[in-house]
Amino acid sequence: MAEMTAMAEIGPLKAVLWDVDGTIAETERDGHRVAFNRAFEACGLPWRWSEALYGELLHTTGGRERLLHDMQTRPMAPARLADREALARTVHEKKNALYADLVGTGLIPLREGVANLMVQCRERGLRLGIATTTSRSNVDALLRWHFGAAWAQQFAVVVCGEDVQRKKPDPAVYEQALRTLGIGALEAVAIEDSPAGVAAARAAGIPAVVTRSAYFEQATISAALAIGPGLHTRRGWLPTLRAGADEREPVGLKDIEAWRAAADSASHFAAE
Ligand code: XBP
Ligand code: MG
Repeated sequence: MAEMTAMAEIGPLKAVLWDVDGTIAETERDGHRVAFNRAFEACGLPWRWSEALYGELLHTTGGRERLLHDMQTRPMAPARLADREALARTVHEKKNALYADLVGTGLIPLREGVANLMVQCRERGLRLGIATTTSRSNVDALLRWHFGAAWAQQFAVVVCGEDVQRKKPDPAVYEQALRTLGIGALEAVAIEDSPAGVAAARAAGIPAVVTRSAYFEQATISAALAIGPGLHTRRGWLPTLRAGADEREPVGLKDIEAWRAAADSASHFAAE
């Protein structure tokens, strides 16, 4: 419980950096997992990933890396590493194409409260960014469906898996986003759903607001600015949300600012 982290002087919030998978939408269970299974079938492989197994495999970030990890214990996987890598590349490419088809049907909605917070940020002149370790094509497919072909214009920076050498929990995507925006870590907030994502943000020095996704409802997550079940509800958050707000109001910019201010005045921020 209650992990404390020192937080130095905090100025006005300038940017909100969004993780994609699990945070903007529940893309892992209903998107990537399903697309992987379709890709296995299309490639003539008998492998299938159940919801439960995929939850375990999520400990490895990066879809291609995840597949390579799983192949280590698959009897039918090629014995030579180079052959496994080639197969992983082929299947992963196919998976991404099938994922784009899947999200292109509109079956994966934005998580509730996401669009609201993005609108609030833009209205207040805050910049929005994407900091994800998924492939750029996947981000494009998802956000194109929800925000239209010009979606990227709404984001001041978009850092994806291909842009960095190391994926989350490495801080590389967040560090690159900060460099591009020309701001300090404490001028940003990250919105994340998973332990690896929070670790990446924190390693870059960025306070993280955690909206737990389906696979990480029970996960131990420490050193976050706030942790809760999602922006859609004001219940179940730590630290608890300000009193007096309409219970039906989603968690928004005012709440994030209140968490930052409280963390600042108390010189710490608490998680679980
Ligand atoms: C996302 C990932 C990705 C996706 C699949 O992590 O780990 O690997 O599962 O996308 P985060 P790719 O939400 O922390 O960014 O197949 O393109 O890797
Ligand atoms: Mg995520």
